[in-house]
Amino acid sequence: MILVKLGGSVITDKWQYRTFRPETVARLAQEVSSSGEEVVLVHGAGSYGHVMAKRFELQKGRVRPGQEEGVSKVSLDVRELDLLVLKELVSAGLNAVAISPGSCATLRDGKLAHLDLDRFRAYLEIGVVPVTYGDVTLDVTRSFGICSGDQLITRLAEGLRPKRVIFVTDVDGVFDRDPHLHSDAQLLADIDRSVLDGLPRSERCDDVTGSIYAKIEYMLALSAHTDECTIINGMAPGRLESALRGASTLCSKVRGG
Ligand code: IP8
Repeated sequence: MILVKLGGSVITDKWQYRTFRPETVARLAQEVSSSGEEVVLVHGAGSYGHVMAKRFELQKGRVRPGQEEGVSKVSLDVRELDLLVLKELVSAGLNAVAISPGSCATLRDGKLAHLDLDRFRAYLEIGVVPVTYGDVTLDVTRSFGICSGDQLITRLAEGLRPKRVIFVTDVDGVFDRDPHLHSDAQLLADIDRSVLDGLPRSERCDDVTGSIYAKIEYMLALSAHTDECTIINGMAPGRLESALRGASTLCSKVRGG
């Protein structure tokens, strides 16, 4: 089984509230389907989650009155995004079902405390593709919080031991500087703890779930539970299918160790 995270920057336009990318998602769904591989899919929230989560400060938990409106809004928005993703997956011939973290995951102090992994196992056993996503969930100490796709995929890797984990982003992998801001940024073929420690920490961050550095921390943690963890560019046609088939493709590889 292969775990795939479709990043929010690929499936949505991150700068425009609730802007889906139907053609990109349709192509990626077709690539998953054509690969014939057994997968579990996780997707990010993109502009369906981060914009409102930030406005209502949901990542901090309950800190002020009025946040309940944000809990409801973000829950609704990410469900609508998930439905759009699911429709493309089903149109591509995949038998996909949604597993909403809001109903089967709980946080403690902002960290994932419980996820019903048996639900994922049971769907895999009957040949159905489980699809989950970054969501707003209950938090036993903070009332509510944001459960990111990276928290989910890390727990799924620990529990399901995939042969491969693929992060699909809108750039070729991890760079020594933000490639959206620096045209001479260099792609880093191999990422380990020492590479992460050497990266500059001053880049912008608009995600409530943290910068690329926070994401790499999750990748380093989950790479202990899989043979290979790669970051690829989902905007480049064919890369996801190559990565799923285990063929060599432009990417960054994460090595925990
Ligand atoms: O896009 C964030 O998940 P991510 C979830 O995987 C929300 O970081 C609701 C902002």
